[in-house]
Amino acid sequence: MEQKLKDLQGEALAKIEQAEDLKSLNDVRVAYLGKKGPITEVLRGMGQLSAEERPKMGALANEVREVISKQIELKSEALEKAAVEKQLAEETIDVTLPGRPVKVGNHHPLTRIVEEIENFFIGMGYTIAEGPEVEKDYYNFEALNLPKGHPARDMQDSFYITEDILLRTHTSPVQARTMEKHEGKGPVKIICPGKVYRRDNDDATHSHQFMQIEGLVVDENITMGDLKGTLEVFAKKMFGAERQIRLRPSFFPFTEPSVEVDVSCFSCGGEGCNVCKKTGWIEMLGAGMVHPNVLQMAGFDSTKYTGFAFGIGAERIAMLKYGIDDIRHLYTNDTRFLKQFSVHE
Ligand code: 2U9
Repeated sequence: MEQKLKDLQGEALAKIEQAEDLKSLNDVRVAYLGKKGPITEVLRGMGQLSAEERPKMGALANEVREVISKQIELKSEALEKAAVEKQLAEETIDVTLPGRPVKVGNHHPLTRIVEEIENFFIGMGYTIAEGPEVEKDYYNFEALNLPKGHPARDMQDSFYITEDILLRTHTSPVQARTMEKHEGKGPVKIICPGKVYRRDNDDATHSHQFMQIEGLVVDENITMGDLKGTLEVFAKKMFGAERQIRLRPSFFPFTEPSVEVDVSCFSCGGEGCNVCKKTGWIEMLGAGMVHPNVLQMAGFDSTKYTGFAFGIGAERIAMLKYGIDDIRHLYTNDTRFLKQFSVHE
């Protein structure tokens, strides 16, 4: 029996030595020290030994168990250490390698224009006002001097939701609502950026949904001179310090008098070129003095208060400034187009 135990110890130690990983080492442990292992088996046969031999064999069997256990423990530590070292060696990071460039997105060209315009007017003391895109007929038309049946309603073919509710055709209802909230007291000095909707067939210069930025100033003693001065500074900010503006008479139901505002051509300086169709001038926006009816309807005394308003088509400004030849580029999200407006290289 003594020899058998020594042989088992030798066998087990050899297998521990050969184990290449923690799993095979555990297999050895189970095989030799487990309940069904050979050592337990030997111990079971101790009943046949003499009373003298029994304690000796018991001690020897325990010693063999301990030697094997200890050796498994040592081997296990060695294997774990080797595994960690192998992993560390494999995961070595070369900190001198150049980093992979991080892809950075950029603002949409229209967003850039809208923010540039907003910042300009905020700098001039305006605040931004917003309102619903699904609007009441009253605020979209009636309050702007466009009563039902007014021929100018045809100018803006609209998306009606019910008889009295539509997608706003301009951001002017935001101004009408803001004026109403002021309860007849000035000053009002706001710009209203936002999406507007018209029943147009989309082509290179028309989109059924586009972005407007309208402005409104109402106070005592506001004159056409204030409007002209404001828009001149605006034109210089957007298209260059050399620019000039000119006002041409026009008609809008909500302003009287109404004007179209042109900016001198930023491409030829006014000499005449393809950009300005040889005229030296480029149409920039529409504007005018707020119609007395509009002031009255919003609760302002039109004998005391006057105001000016203007409407800017953001797409038009973006197309002019960035040389974009088709408005649809601003809405089809082709990344080859959009990437050109990245400020990063
Ligand atoms: C109130 C009073 C007056 C807003 C105005 C224009 C002139 C104008 C166009 C520019 C290009 C629309 O996007 S566009 O097609 N707009 O020409 N808009 S005056 O006048 C207002 C607005 C609100 C209460």
